[in-house]
Amino acid sequence: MDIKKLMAEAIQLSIEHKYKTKPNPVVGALLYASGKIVSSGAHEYFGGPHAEVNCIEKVDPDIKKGELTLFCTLEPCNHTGKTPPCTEKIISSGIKKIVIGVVDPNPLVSGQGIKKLKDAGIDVTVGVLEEEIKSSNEFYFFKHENKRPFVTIKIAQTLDNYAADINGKPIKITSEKSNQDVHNTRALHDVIVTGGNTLRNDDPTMNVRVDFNVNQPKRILLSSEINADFKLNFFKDEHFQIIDDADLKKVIQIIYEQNFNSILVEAGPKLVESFLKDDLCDRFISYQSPNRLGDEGISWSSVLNIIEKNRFNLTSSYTIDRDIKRVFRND
Ligand code: AOF
Ligand code: ZN
Repeated sequence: MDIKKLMAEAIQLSIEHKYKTKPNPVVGALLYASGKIVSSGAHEYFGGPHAEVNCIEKVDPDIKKGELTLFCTLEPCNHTGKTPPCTEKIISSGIKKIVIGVVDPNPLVSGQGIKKLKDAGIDVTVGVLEEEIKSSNEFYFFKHENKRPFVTIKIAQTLDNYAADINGKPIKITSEKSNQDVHNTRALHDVIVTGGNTLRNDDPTMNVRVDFNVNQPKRILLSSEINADFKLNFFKDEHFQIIDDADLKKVIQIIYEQNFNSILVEAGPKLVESFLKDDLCDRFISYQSPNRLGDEGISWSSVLNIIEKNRFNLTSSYTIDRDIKRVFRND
């Protein structure tokens, strides 16, 4: 039995659902007996049944339970959340052997699922392809380890570093393909944060428009509610929240308390600069078009100075059509 290969299969099952499970982790499970995989399952959507349950329920009842080995990427839960504890399902199914990829960092689970399974006499192995599982759940592990969500800032700029025209009105900066890439990036996040100026100037919807199923991120406006014009596109559906607090650390804490793992900031230079000055940015993504505004405009230049001066490292740089996408990490 090649346990790494089987765990890699379980990871593969899990990541198919990465746009729908968040802010829950992606989890995959499979059952192995007599040299082959006899059942598989995944956590498919937020609030839905867990991977182990989906996997166990599909297995042929004629297979002898004592022969089964259960592989799961994440430690099975031992608490009642939106669904009953997976440990109980595993124990009552008669499975005697289980291989777990990584311990669940969620304090409601962490170690307790493993203990419960061991106490029930199940042979438990822990720690297979841990790094792969952590990286496929990067924001989930980050949130639990740092007690706050992961923050990404995204900007778009012309070759001469402008974000908007001199009156703050939006200009077409990047190509359609880059815009689609932004939607894919939004789709991976739990929360999109923006400011009142962006809302007034651009009237953006700030939702995810892609041709696959996603769990739409919550859109958060940082503003005093009194100024909000509810006719704007941002308020078209109920996935929004307004936070009226100038202290960005508190804003992040409020978002953390709602159990979100990741925040994407899409805002104007002022708000972006505040996040950077307060050292509240883990990743900075810039899309740069090859075109110049050529005129006076509103610039990102002081923001870009902060990126260069602080501890940000360029981690990737590639072209999308004629634009350049650069990703910096604050390590
Ligand atoms: C598992 N298997 O497939 C997943 C687990 O609200 P609930 O009931 O969906 O519980 C969510 C928590 O359960 C989540 O934060 C994480 O700790 C664990 N996720 N556990 O045994 C799974 N998705
Ligand atoms: Zn569970």
